[in-house]
Amino acid sequence: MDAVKQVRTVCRSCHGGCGVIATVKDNMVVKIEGDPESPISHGTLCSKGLSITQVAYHPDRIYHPMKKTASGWQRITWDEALGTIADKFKKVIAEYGPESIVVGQGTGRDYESHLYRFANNLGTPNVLTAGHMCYVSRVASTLITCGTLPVADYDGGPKLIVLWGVNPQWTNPDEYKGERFWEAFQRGSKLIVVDPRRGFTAEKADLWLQIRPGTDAALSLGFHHVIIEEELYDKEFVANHVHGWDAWKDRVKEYPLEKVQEITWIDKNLIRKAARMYATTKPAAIHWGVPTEQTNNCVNYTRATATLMAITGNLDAKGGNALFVNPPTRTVSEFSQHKALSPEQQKKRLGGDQFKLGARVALINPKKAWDAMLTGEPYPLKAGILCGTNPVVTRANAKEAYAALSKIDFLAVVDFFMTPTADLADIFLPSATWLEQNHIADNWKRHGYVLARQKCVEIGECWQDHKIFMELGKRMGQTWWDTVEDSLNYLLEPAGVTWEQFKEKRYLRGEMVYQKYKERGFSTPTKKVEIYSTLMEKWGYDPLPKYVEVPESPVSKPEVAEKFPYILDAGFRTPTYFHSANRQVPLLREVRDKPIVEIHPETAKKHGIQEGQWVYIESPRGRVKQFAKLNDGIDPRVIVAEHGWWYPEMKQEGHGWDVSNINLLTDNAYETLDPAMGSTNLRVCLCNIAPCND
Ligand SMILES: Nc1nc2c(c(=O)[nH]1)N[C@H]1C(S)=C(S)[C@@H](COP(=O)(O)OP(=O)(O)OC[C@H]3O[C@@H](n4cnc5c(=O)[nH]c(N)nc54)[C@H](O)[C@@H]3O)O[C@H]1N2
Ligand SMILES: Nc1nc2c(c(=O)[nH]1)N[C@H]1C(S)=C(S)[C@@H](COP(=O)(O)OP(=O)(O)OC[C@H]3O[C@@H](n4cnc5c(=O)[nH]c(N)nc54)[C@H](O)[C@@H]3O)O[C@H]1N2
Ligand code: SF4
Ligand SMILES: [Mo]
Repeated sequence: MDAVKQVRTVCRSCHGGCGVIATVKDNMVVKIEGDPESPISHGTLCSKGLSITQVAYHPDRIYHPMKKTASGWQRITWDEALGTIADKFKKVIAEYGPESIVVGQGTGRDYESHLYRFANNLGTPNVLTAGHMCYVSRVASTLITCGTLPVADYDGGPKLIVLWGVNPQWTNPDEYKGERFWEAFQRGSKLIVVDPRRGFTAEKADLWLQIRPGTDAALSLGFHHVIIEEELYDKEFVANHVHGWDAWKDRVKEYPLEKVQEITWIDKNLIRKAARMYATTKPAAIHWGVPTEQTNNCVNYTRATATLMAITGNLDAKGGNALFVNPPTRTVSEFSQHKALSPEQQKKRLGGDQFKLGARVALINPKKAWDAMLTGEPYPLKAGILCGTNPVVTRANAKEAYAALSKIDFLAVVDFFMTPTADLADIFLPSATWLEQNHIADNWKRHGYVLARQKCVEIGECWQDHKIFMELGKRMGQTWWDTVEDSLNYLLEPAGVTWEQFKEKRYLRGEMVYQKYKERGFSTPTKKVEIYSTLMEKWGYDPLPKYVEVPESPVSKPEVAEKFPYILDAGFRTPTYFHSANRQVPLLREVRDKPIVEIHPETAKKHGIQEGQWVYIESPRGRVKQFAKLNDGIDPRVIVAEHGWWYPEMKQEGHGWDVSNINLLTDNAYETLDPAMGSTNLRVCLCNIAPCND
């Protein structure tokens, strides 16, 4: 009889977290089901989680290390692969210093603990992630405002939910699963949706605020304007727990609703109605999404909106925006040994003296890395390892990213598949999927849980990323544990459980206490909510939030708008893809086989564009093509396009990275970035469209 077993584990085909029961037969996963006992997902799974076996056993997946040779890719052993990388890194360190090595990852994938520990012990401050414009930028902005990240407390029973630039049922981002939003909404909460596009949630909303893309900071200021003018704020809270209130009141006066209407395109009466509804319905939870961070106003928006939560009494309130208490395991930050990086090396962080908030959370902006590769300024980046990221497709100004990564002397890439970025590598390391790893899942999140992801199978010679950084670290002379499981024991130690015990328990939850500030204030320098940020002031930035016009818009660049009259909203997500991933997965590609650009019917008519035809989208930086879909749920002045497109089926080098990749159009110029965080304005720029008859 064949051996059949069921393993309870945790998905990570997106930011992860859903509970899975995997059926394993003869060391193969043959079935994936939702785990009804999961506190995160309650038995639900999405298409990406359900199709993981089509990733894990895909014929194009790479199951062993490889090196690039004059005659193409050649299979090698782990010993040779790690030895080659270590030799190269040692040479770079001897000649240029460890700062000339870049260590990179993409979005949050549960291995940042091991990646950062590797980089810190290597001595390089140049860790390149997506954090400058996604999630970490939110964490950093709230860290200096209210001490930590507020998270919508869906289980606490909000009476009003504000979905602010987020589409949780399709994206299930970070701490959230769309299922939790839906449950709370079904229990009868009111709903405000701030979104340029009429999607599923906008249709259900009590109020839909159809915002001009990129102007959320101005809307947040407009909400403050109403709440202050009508004295709808919690006076006791403001008197005791807000730093800089008078200065803030003065700043908000600069944003009367007429002005906010002009900036955001939202009717001022609607803004007033929404602000009143938010301030008077208790508890109310704001769930914000990544479009509010991918702008030059990332820090302005996030700080202003966290303060909205605070002054309405919703911060750290049940059913509002909670500051969740994580279980007492070691944090990613503790594990990462940031202190191992000497102050001298920290000072060398690329852009560290320019983006001081970014540096505070150990991040660099990608353009800084591309510049160092292309120009050698302020010093050259000579070698790198990129794990779980495809910057040629996912970073702004893709042409520059491609040129930079083509120029770097030595590149190792860790992935499941050959991607347009991996095409540029010298060494390819085969990573293990979540079916093939042991880890403390969700330990970077702030929702109060950690979850046991346990290995179901081993496939080929693939290693989980944690092990790759451990073994490469040992080759570089670093001290690590013998096994991944030993490192997990270390992470779990303060919680008093071992990895083996944790697997049995399946998850740990922190003990939640609301309104902790009543006892100990907020974890900021003044112990108050710092709408006036003492740290921003110290670093030389404006200590108060404001709105700065979108760097490339009809308002800021009227001369560019003459040729490129539309506002491109670049980065629309669809349920089956995760950024640049999954285009090769049959079940998922079948759902959406081509990249889609949404155009208002009136706009399409003006250009003679029919539903279903290829369309050129062009910006001052380049031209790509996507497939037209007409949508009257967007403003006729706005074009909505998908990101992440390349074509795994095109087998030549590059895999069609420049055909439909919207990041050929986006900009990364320094003047378009958030001045404190270095967030890239990835979402919004100017474009034109034309029918494509090729
Ligand atoms: N224009 C535009 N661009 C965007 C966005 C946008 O909205 N608009 N969104 C941005 C955002 S928010 C983010 S976070 C970034 C994401 O940017 P990235 O993280 O770079 O993008 P992905 O395509 O998710 O990841 C790339 C690779 O990771 C591999 N991979 C998946 N899981 C693992 C794993 O466990 N280990 C390893 N080693 N590899 C793995 C996949 O096969 C894939 O090839 O993209 C950004 N790009
Ligand atoms: N299926 C899938 N899931 C994903 C991802 C994926 O690629 N695919 N990516 C993951 C990652 S790394 C992230 S960061 C999250 C992001 O997840 P979300 O934060 O949900 O981001 P989006 O889906 O890009 O955008 C959310 C909503 O904001 C609207 N929007 C666009 N521009 C603006 C704007 O300027 N202002 C406002 N207010 N709204 C705007 C969009 O129309 C959309 O309805 O998703 C994660 N989950
Ligand atoms: S939402 Fe994310 S964690 Fe849940 S099943 Fe889908 S991909 Fe997996
Ligand atoms: Mo992201």
